[in-house]
Amino acid sequence: MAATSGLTCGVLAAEAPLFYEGATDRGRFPVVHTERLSMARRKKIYEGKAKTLYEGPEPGTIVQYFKDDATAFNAAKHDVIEGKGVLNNILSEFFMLGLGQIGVPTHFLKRLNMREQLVRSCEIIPLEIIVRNYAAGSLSKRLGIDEGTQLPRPIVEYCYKDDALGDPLVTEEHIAAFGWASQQDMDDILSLALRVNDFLSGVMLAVGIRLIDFKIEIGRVYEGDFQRLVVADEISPDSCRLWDIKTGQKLDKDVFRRDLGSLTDAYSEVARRLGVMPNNPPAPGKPQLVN
Ligand code: AIR
Ligand code: ASP
Repeated sequence: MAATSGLTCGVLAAEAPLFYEGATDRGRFPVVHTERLSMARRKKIYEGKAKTLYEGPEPGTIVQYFKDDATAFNAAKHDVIEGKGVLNNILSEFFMLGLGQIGVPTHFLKRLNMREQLVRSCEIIPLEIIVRNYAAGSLSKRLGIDEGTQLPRPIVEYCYKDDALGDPLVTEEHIAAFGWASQQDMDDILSLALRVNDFLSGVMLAVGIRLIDFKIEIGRVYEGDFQRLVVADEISPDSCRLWDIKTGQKLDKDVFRRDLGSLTDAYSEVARRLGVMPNNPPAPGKPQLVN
């Protein structure tokens, strides 16, 4: 998503640690009644390139709406790709739930419908955390390493989330000096990033897909006087590089970035292999019912 000066999730209610049915802490807090979430009553908090955030039904919650917009190269390239939002919503739910099941905290609470999910409000740390297993994209360009070269170990990189600057690569020195995250945060972020990498690599390997690299965003959730970090934003083929192990076929946003064919075909293939393809797959030209 676009930069938001560290406040993507906006209105954080420190007093409201809410969990809902379907979340990892199931049963601790009231169930959300989705019928209360009519679009008309919702207040838009923020509109990014691929998602829009609305105020949730309870303090401390946000409704994350997945748009069909695809952008690349800092939005220099833009298109609307029917069905992309539905696929990313379902895939992100799948990955976030899986992470929750292995004890990695995420902002995800519940999917509300084909395009929306309820998430915990959090304060986004203004960093893109990138983990790479194989060289590709900007790393290949920067260091002259052929795409697809296996890296000696996973490499973690940080970019400062600022669209106007093109999300520049930064070091831990910058992060500490400018106070974007504390040393404790950085230790936690690294550990979260590597756990996400292990989880996603394994899940994808099981369905014949190689996880080349991915980007996550991390949010702070306040619980009384304490804060903890959670995986936020989304995890989807928009934010990962996914290559078919046998053929090397790209099944991620590079299909759009590099004009390699149908993006929805690629994302549908990922969803199909993971067994989460929606019953009524998004078809071009078919209107999507929202709410
Ligand atoms: N990414 C980075 N910014 C936005 C996104 N989605 C993801 C890319 C890729 C990884 O981060 O989708 O999976 C590394 O991107 P790059 O361009 O630095 O090689
Ligand atoms: N989503 C970002 C953009 O619009 C970066 C990318 O995914 O290429 O430029």
